[in-house]
Parts: sequence; C-alpha cells; structure tokens
Amino acid sequence: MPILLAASRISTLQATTRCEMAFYCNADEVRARAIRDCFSRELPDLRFVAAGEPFEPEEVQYILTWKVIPELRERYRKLEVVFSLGAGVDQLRFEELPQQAKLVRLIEPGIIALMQEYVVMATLALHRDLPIYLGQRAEAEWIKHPIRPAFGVRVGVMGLGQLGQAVLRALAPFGFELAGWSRTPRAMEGVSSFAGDKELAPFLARTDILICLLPLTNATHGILSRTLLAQLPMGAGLVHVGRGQHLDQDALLEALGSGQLRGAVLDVTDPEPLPKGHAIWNHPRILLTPHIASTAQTDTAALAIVENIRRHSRGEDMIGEVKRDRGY
Ligand code: NDP
Ligand code: OXD
Repeated sequence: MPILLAASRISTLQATTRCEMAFYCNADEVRARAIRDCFSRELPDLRFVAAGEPFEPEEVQYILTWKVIPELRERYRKLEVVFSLGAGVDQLRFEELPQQAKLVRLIEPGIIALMQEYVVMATLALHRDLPIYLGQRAEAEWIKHPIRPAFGVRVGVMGLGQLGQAVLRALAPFGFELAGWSRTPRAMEGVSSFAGDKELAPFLARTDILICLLPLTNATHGILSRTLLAQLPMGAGLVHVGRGQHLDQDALLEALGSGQLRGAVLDVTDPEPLPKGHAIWNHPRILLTPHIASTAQTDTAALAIVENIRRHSRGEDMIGEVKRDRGY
C-alpha cells in the first residue's frame, strides 16, 4: 500500500500505515539532517530512516542514494523507487537494482545553477587561453597571444538535457555561436541543433570549444575518442564534465601534444581519484578539478524528491524517471 495518502484519509488510516514503510536516506549526516527536516514538514506520515539507524529492508519503499546499496535486489523486496542523489545514474549499476523499482535522477535548480557557473568559467578559461597563461606564469614569461571576441567562436554542447540546455542559456549572453548535439532533435532558440550519429561529424566540424554533458551509457562510453577529437577544428578546446569513461585519456594527451587541441578543462577522470603521477596532473594545457563541477543542493533537492513522492503516490510519472533500456 502506498505510504502517502490523500490528506483526508491520513487520520483514519494513519494507525495502520505509519511505520509500515519507510524512506531510507543514504546520504551523509549533514545532508540527511536537512532532508529529514524537510520531510518532517512536507511528508510527516512517511517514516524517515537515515544511514546508521536501524530499519528492516523489507519496510523500505523509497531509497535516496548516490551509490548502489548492498543486497538491494535480495532484501528490499517492497522497494518502489530509487532516487539518485545526483543527476547521473550510471554509478547505480542498473543490474543490481530490483526489477520492480523505478529509478529517478535528480532534477533540481541547485545542481543546474552550479553546472552553469562551472561551464561558463571553463569555457571562458579556454576562450581566453588561461591554461597557456598559467603555464607562462610558472616560467615568468610575459607573452601576449591574439585575442578573439566570443562572437566568432563556436561552442558545441554534447547532451541537450537539463544541464546541457542550461549551460547553453548561460553562455548565450557572451555571444558565442552555439550548437548542441543530442540523440533526438531538440529545438532551442539561438542554438543550432544536431542529432544522432549522422549529424555528429558536422557538429564537430563547426565546434571550437566542445563541452561534454552526456550521461554515461553503453552508447556513450568512450565517445570522446581519438577519432572524435580528430574531427574538431585544429586548436579546439574541450570542457569535460560528463563522466571519466566518456574520454580516451591517452587520445586527449596525444591531441594536446599535436596541437589538435589547444587546451582542456577536465572535471571527471577515469579512475577517480586520478592516480598520483598520472600525466594529466601536471599537463600545462589541462585545468583539472576533482569532480566538483556541480552537486545537489540539499534544500532544493529535498523539495524535488518530495514532489516526486507525491506524484508517485498519485500514480503520476515522476520528474527525471530513467528509462533503463536506454541508460538515462
Ligand atoms: P539528461 O538525461 O537530462 O540529458 C541527457 C542528454 O544526453 C539528452 O539530451 C540526450 O538526448 C543526450 N544523449 C544521451 N545519449 C545520447 C547519445 N547516445 N547520443 C547523443 N545524445 C545522447 O542528463 P543531465 O543533463 O541531467 O546530465 C547529464 C550528465 O551530466 C549526467 O548524466 C552526469 O554524467 C553529468 N553530470 C556531471 C556532474 C559533475 O559534477 N561533473 C554533475 C551532474 C551531472 P535526448 O535529448 O535525445 O534524450
Ligand atoms: C551527478 C554528479 O551526476 O555529481 O550529479 O556527477
């Protein structure tokens, strides 16, 4: 029986439904506390269990987690929904989730705003040659390079979902020529749309700064390959904020060495953390950050999950439901 009931029915049925089923919040202590506060206001009749507290897996109807939880298939028999604590879901390893459970990625304003900030910063850093100037500073070299206005520079975003579209909106005021590539065509004002395998080559050929915001799926694993990088114009830039496994890191190093790429900003690597001594750490043309481009903001994320639980309890589709067969 769903734990959420229409308000008028709660009082009569509370005694039988309360404590029967639970929301298991597998987040760190600080986040769990904030989410619990929100749930006690918004969903007071849903039992809330945080990591470390005793509970019966049999009683769990909803889980919020970043990574897969042991024995999900075997022990969480009444699980209805797994909420990812992030926008990506690849880390949840679909084969370990119970068949009956729906999987929902996180769509909330906080994660979107942070990704906009990061990608604008990274795109401008490549556009204004920041990796080169940081290298020159290390050598005390005062050398000026030609400056191009953003108006002539073509930016292309791979992945036109919630984040890809949001970063295009954030980049628009600078005047870059914008394009996006997705699986199915997506119309966006001021953005040239390319879709599917057939339109990948023309998209790459017109892209001076490539931004990867794809989900990691069977179809996108290794997509930032030697062949793909070779299709960009000579001297292009790469901003990679998807997943480490999208990128052939050896191919990236070669492309930077040959000048095919002029610079790269990487927020994700394979593996993470990047091992000490890896060539990427000290590469003069790479700006590297440790997977911090964006992260869920607890208050807005909690409200987004509450809204989805309400939708689920009314039998409606949730926002961000993942289609397991396509992987995102
Ligand atoms: P969405 O699911 O909203 O969007 C995915 C987009 O990718 C869609 O436009 C989709 O096409 C497109 N796509 C998927 N598969 C293919 C394919 N085979 N060929 C072409 N296009 C494809 O995802 P989000 O925008 O929410 O997130 C994107 C990714 O960003 C996450 O999965 C995660 O990996 C990464 N991320 C990284 C963070 C960081 O801190 N570095 C933080 C948050 C997310 P279509 O529109 O046709 O469906
Ligand atoms: C996410 C991430 O997918 O932080 O949300 O990478």
